[in-house]
Amino acid sequence: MLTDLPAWKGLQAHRAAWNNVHLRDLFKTDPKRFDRYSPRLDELLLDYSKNLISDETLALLRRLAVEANVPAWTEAMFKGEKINFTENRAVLHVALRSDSGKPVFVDGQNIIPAVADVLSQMRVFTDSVRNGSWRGHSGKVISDVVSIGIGGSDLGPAMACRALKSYGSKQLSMHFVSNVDPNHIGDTLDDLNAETTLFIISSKTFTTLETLANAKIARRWLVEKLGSEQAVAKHFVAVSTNEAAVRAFGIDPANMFIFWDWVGGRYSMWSAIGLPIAVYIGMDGFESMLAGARDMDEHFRSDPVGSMPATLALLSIWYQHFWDAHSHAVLPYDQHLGRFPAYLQQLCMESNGKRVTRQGEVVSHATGEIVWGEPGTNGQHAFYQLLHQGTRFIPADFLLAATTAHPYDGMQQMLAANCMAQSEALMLGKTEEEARSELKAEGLDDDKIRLLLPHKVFPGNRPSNTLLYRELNPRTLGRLVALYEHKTFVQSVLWNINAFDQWGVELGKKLAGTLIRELGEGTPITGHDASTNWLASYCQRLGRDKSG
Ligand code: G6Q
Repeated sequence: MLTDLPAWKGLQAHRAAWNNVHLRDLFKTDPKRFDRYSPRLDELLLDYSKNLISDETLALLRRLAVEANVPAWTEAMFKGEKINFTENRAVLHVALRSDSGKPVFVDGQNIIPAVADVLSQMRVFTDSVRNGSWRGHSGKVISDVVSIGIGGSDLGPAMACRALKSYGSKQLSMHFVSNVDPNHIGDTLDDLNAETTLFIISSKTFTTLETLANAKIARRWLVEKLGSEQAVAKHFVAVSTNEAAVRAFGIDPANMFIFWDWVGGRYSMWSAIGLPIAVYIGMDGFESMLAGARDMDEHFRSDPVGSMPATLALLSIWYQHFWDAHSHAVLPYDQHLGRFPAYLQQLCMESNGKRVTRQGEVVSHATGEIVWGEPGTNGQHAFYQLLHQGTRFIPADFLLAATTAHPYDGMQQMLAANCMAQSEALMLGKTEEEARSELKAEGLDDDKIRLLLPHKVFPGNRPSNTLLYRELNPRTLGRLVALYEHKTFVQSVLWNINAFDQWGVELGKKLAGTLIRELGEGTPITGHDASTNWLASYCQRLGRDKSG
């Protein structure tokens, strides 16, 4: 167990040494602090110097990772061992972006040629949509692409298409429909011309309720608008592992892009699930994104306990278990990363929101940090108050691009300055003395100063990481996503949990199935607890009253 490891005991003893330490003093007394804690991968810089750590802390954390067998688990993942043992699956999203030419075997079969085949198929298809040779049923060029999927079959492409807007086709508008809320598909279809719309239906299983419901509506809409079943062939493609279900839905398997059970949903944007990204930014851009992820894979594999992802994971372990942190804020100072926190929520919380160890025992410690965030500077005018002066201890990651595609009037510098000022403020805080002098300088009398002083103090000493990169291009995005993937993996190894299954989503799905049937039948609903019976019945009644 994690808490029995010698390094854990060492960390427990070491923690006491931090009780009266302030980061502002560490920076004052150690001019080399930044140099030691700011690795780079090419131009991507990770500054983790504003953390409550010393060399000794890091040494203990890294020893903990060794004692928890992070290096061996890392190799097991890269080599295709079935580390997702509850689903009897290998975990090989890394193979989707490997170009070493080295074979990787799953059940005795080298998977690398199949990966290359699908990439070639994606290139032919995306080129034809982008250069206008792929035409709709009535001969018109495609102007709008609607991706229909949910969870792992939606969040990656949706996040990446927004992130890479500067690299996207000016001729194509991308739309993402995921929710079973009819407004999502309805609002999207309302604005589209069927003749020039292409639907990409993405579902690993091709059985997912939301995706199939939305795809059915889209199909019906298209056939009605174009007046022919034949139109489906030119307006629908599918990404799935389930050919039979794709065929049954009425999509020609020639228009199907496959992937494999060794690609987890939330790790699948590197597979054909990334088709919307590839259509939007082109296949060269997509391959550049894969190359970025590969950079991070190689970096991580070469040093599974000292690399950037491992460091971020170990810092999170340090804060969650020794500083009582419950959540982690992700604060991109990059509007294009607007969906990045949501993407990371799935990656981190679905992967590590587990309560039993690999051996099936209930864990004796917390797992799975709560990830949340919003782009800066919007967040500054909303929830940062709590980060600066609230009672919670919330470590944060700042993400910042040095350049922008829109260099208006120094705005990028304003953005960058705000980003750096926030991590500086969180770290430095403002002492009572500093606050008092400021109030005095403003000419306030003693009574007023006494009243305001406690409210003007910032404790500081609040840790953060900053990821700084030149521009958010496909390669940078690939690096960033893979960084967090491997961070999540290292956390899971330390917690001794399986990061690659998601049984926790099953129960709600099953209960929804029953309620869908009951709501559809319109008969009195009595078979649940009183709350659920009432909610369902009242909802039926309100719905009837409206339609009546
Ligand atoms: C991700 C999860 C989940 C999954 C969706 C969609 O890791 O497994 O978010 O991606 O439930 O599933 P399908 O791709 O099978 O439709």
